[in-house]
Amino acid sequence: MSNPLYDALFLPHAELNSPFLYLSSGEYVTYKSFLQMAGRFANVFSNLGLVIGDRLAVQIEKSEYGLAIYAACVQMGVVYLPLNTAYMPQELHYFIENSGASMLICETSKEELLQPLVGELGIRLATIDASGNGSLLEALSTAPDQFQPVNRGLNDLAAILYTSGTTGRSKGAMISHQNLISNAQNLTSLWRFTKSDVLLHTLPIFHTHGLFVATHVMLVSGGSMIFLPKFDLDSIFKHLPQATSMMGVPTFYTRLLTDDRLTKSNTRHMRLFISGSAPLLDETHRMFAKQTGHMILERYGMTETNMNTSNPYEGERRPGTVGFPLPDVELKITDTATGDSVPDGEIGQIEVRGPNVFQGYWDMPEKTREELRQDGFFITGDLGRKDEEGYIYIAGRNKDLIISGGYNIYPKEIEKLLDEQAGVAESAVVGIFHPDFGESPVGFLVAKPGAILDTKELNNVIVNHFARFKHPQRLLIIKELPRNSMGKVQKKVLREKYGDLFK
Ligand code: MLC
Ligand code: AMP
Repeated sequence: MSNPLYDALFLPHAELNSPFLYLSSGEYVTYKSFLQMAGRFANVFSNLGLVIGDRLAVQIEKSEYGLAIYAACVQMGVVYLPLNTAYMPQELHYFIENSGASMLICETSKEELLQPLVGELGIRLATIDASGNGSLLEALSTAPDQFQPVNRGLNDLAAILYTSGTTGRSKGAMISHQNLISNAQNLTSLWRFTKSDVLLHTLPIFHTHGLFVATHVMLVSGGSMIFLPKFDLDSIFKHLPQATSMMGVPTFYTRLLTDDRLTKSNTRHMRLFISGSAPLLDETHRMFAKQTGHMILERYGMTETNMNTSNPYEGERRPGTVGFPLPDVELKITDTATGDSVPDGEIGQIEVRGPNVFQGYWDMPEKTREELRQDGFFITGDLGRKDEEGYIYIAGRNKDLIISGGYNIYPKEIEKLLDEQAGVAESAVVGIFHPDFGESPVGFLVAKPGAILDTKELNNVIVNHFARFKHPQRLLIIKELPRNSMGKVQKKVLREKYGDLFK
C-alpha cells in the first residue's frame, strides 16, 4: 500500500514528539499529536460516508484543525477544497456546485447563513471553529486516532484550488500528489530548510502559498511553524525572536517596513525571508536590505503550477527578478501569437512544464486545452523575459487579473454585475497602484444616455455579492471607456491616467 503524498509529508513524523505548530495561545502541537488529530478527522469523515475521490469543501478560520483536515483528506484519498474565508454564500454556491463537493465544513457562526445553500445543493454541513468547537467535536473526541492511509498513485488528486477565470467563472485547478511532492522536495533543498528551522507562518491556508509552499516545506524538513491566525505587526514582532524564517506576500514586507521595530538587531538571527504571489517592488527589496541587512528571496508561482522559479539561496538574489526555473521545471518565453520561443531579452508569455504542473481544470476540458498544451507546457498568462544570465523577470500579465495583497481579483466578475445594473452602459474594473496592497480595484462606469448613476447604490450591490477584498476601492463615472482601433477597452490607459489615485 502506498500513498505518495502521505508517505512524503506525514509518515516520517508519525512518532515524532517534537513541536510541529507553535500556536498563538502559547501552546504547541507535536507532530505525533497533529497526526493523531488528522487520524481522528479521517475516521469521523469516513463514518460520515466520505470515500476516495469525494471533494470536501472547507471554509474555516486558520487553525491547527484546518491543517489536520487537509492531512486527513490526504490519508483518505479525499480531494481537499479549501475556500477563502471572505467568500460570500453566492460565491460558495458556485465552488460547491462546480466541484460536486459532498460536504462543506464551516465555522459555527456561519452555519445558519449557509444552511439554505447546503439544503439547496443537497450536501452535508459540519462545523468546527479555531477553538475546536462545532458539530464535529463530539465525534472527534471518541474517534480512533489511527487511520490506515488509502492506496493512491502519483497522478491521483490531492486537492482542487479554485483560481479565478478570465470569463468570470472560477476554474478548479486539479492538483496531484506528484505536483505537490516535486515542489515540496525541491523547495526544501533549494531554500536549505532543515529540522532546526522555525517558520513564522502568518499566511492564510486556503491558498497555494500558505497551504502548500510554506507548510509542505516545513513538513519535508521536519521543522516547526509559529502558526498565527493572520499577519499582524504586533504578533510578528512578538514571535520574530523565536523564528528562523518567514514567507509572505509583498504587502507583508511593505507593512514591516513601516514599523520602527524592523531593525538589523531584531532580525539578525533570521536565516531567510521569502516573498511571492505578487510582484515585489525593487524599492521594497532594497529598503528591506538597507533596514535589516537581509536580501529577500523572491520566487514565482501560481495555483496551477505551484512554484516555478526562485532566486538562489546562495548567489545573487536580484531585485526585480524571480530568479531561475526550479531544477525540474522547464520554462520558455514565447510569442503570444505563434507560441514560438522568443530570443533572450525579449518579452513574451511565460510557459512552464514539469512535474509541478497541474492536471487540468475540474470539469472544464476546453479551458484545460486552451491553457495546457498537448506537449505539457502550461501557458501561465504572465509576461516575462530572460536575461543573459538566465534570471527571469515578470514584465506584466497577459491576463486581465488584479492582485491585491496577494489575493486575485478577476475584473470580469465585477464588471458583469455592474453592467447588469440599471443605468450602466458599460464598466471596466482596473487594478490601480496601491502602496499597501500593490494593486487595488477601481471601477470605471459609463452611464446610459440620460441616466444618472448613484455610486453609493452601486457599491451596495457589490458589497452584497462579493468578498470584501474584491470590492473596488472607488467607483468613478467617466464619459467613455478608452478603446483601441479594434474597439477593445484599453485598461492600460486608465491604469496610467489614474495611477496616482492612491499615492
Ligand atoms: C484584506 N482586505 C483586503 C485584502 N485583505 N482588501 C484587499 N486586498 C486584500 N488582500 C480587506 C479586509 O477585509 C478589510 O476590510 C480591509 O481590506 C483592510 O484590512 P486589513 O486589516 O488592512 O487587511 P488584513 O486583514 O491585514 O489583510 C491584508 C493581508 C491579507 C495582506 C495580510 O490580505 C493576506 O494575508 N494576504 C495574503 C494572500 C495570500 O496568501 N496569497 C497567496 C495566493 S497563492 P474592512 O471592510 O474590514 O475594512 C498564489 C501563488 C503564489 O498567489 O505564487 O504564491
Ligand atoms: P494565483 O492564481 O493566486 O495562484 O496567482 C498566480 C499569479 O500571481 C501568477 O500568475 C503571477 O501573475 C502572480 N505572481 C506570483 N508570484 C509572483 C512574483 N514573484 N512576481 C510577480 N507576480 C507573481
